[in-house]
Amino acid sequence: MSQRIIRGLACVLALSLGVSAGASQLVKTLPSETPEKFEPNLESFDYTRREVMIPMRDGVKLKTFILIPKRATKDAKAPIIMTRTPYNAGGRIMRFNSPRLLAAVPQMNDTTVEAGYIVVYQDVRGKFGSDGDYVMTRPLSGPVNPTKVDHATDAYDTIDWLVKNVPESNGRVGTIGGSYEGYTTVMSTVNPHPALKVAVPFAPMIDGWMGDDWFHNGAFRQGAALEFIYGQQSTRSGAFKWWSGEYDLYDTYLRAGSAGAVAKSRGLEQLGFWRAISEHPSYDSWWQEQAVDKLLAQQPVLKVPMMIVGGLFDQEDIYGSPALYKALAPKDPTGQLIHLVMGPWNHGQGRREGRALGALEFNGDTAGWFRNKVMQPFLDHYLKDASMPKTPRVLVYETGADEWRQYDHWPRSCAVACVEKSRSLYLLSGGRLDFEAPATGTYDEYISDPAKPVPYRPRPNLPAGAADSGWGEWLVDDQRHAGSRTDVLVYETEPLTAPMRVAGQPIARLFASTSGTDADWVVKIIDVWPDEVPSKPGMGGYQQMLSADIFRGRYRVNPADPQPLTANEALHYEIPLPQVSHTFRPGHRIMVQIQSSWFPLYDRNPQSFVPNIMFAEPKSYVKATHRIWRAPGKTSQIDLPVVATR
Ligand code: PG9
Repeated sequence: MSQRIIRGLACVLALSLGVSAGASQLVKTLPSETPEKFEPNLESFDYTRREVMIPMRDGVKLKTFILIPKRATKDAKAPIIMTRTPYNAGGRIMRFNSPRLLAAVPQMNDTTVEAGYIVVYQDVRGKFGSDGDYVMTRPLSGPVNPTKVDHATDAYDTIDWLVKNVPESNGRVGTIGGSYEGYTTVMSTVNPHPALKVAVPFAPMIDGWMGDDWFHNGAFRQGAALEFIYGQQSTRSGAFKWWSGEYDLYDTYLRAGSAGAVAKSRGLEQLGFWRAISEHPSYDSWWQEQAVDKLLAQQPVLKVPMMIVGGLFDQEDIYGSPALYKALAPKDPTGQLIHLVMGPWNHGQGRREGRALGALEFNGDTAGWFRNKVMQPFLDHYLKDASMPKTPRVLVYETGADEWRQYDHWPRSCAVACVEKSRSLYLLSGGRLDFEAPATGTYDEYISDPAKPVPYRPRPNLPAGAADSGWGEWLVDDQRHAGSRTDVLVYETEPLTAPMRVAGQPIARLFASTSGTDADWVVKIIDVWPDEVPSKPGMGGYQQMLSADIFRGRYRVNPADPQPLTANEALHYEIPLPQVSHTFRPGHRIMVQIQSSWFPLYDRNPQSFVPNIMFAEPKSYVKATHRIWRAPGKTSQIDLPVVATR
């Protein structure tokens, strides 16, 4: 083709694109400034990063990031610490975009990085870079998981690949992680790979119905659960986030009516886990067969030493850690294998920093101290042959006293210097609370109106994931906002004249009646600060919640088989409350509050019995008169695990 014809064609092309002939020549000659393949200069990095797809036994490949400190070599081998996550492994290892491994990985890994470990993060099947199908906290292969793969087999296959393909590894692996990652950590210990030497689950999800993420004693945690399910299951990459047209979730949930109505308004019926839990609101075999504490207790022998880490104020998985310890400790008579640590932490704090929570302040960075002084020596012993540390069987931080305490058993018994006592604190007339049972009396009553449920914290109630939602602090909120309502009963002691230590599990034993045929009972144990606190003026009269939970009345007799309550009959309830470890200081009072809604975190009980509260119709929500009995023969009390110092 002649030059003239080519120029002519270029001109026609340029004109048809709307640019002048001169401009078209410029575009043609301007080379791309982005190379075909950029090679980053990583010389200053103190680690190398490998990205691999590891094949599982069913052929599914899982995206895995292997971060190897440069000081680990074929001749100076290092252990591996592994986390399996649904939360984007690639994002988890980019806390800071830094050449330093310590800054790149989550704070949970700080001491393992300092100790020179190889850090591995993997996307669980079906999430982010991994292939396969996603199932929420995929249960172990068995009645609720008909496949042959689960988090135990995926951990096994991954560890097998790692020890064979990472030449810098010393052949020993530990697993670590919190919440969902705590669940995968616990699962790695089931039929474990021989190279798995130790596991540290933080706040693991253990039983989603009894007291972790989804329900507490049958009451549905709609205000957090729907948001979590939506974010995790709507897409592989978590691209869709929970949305709301109202700033205050209280409005969202009240206007919609039931949890099912809110779910429908967001399209959740497309998501398998929502469909499953909305079809299984009771503790039926579907839940029982995936309760991790019960399943692990059935394992013939414990093979992997475990340090179970929990938070006393965990707003998501407060049940899991102590329940797992309780199930496993009897299988470890010498106390060498299974340990429990409970810090003054919310859901994530043990993995981050633990200096304060809400208005409370602790003795330094309790979480950093724990990782440095307790967790890392434990890991080093099993992964690096370091000498055996004197790891207490149970280590629990005592708020109020601001000290760590060691125990041989948990809950209830005390270390050497203490004796065990459980004392009943009785609800009495005139809003009094005392260790003497009532000689006379009847009941206190309130109207529980589903049209005006008691907010679980002062409104506006923001979504858990909203910036500044304060979600992580709500379990230590000041309870004055609730105590001044007419539908909240309040009982309190006189100011204490001596310190009172409590350690273990309080149990609320109530006689309660309703004029309806179903009801929820919320019981809160509160430390009331003195009217004036000169050293911390903002704490004057503060009602600090210590331990609280909700119980859905229909499950009084059998959690698997909900039954209507007999109207106006005083029925007995036994409500286990979250563990406490606290000193009530002189001048403080002990308070108990009782109410029948905790909204919108928990769905409202319609108060007239319906088969499935998830889908209750607006007409089912009725006002009811609730009575808490405090009469001889029908006492209501809190059995408090009081620990007296000798
Ligand atoms: N509590 C969160 C969770 C656990 C298990 C299932 C779904 C969510 C978490 O923090 O991972």
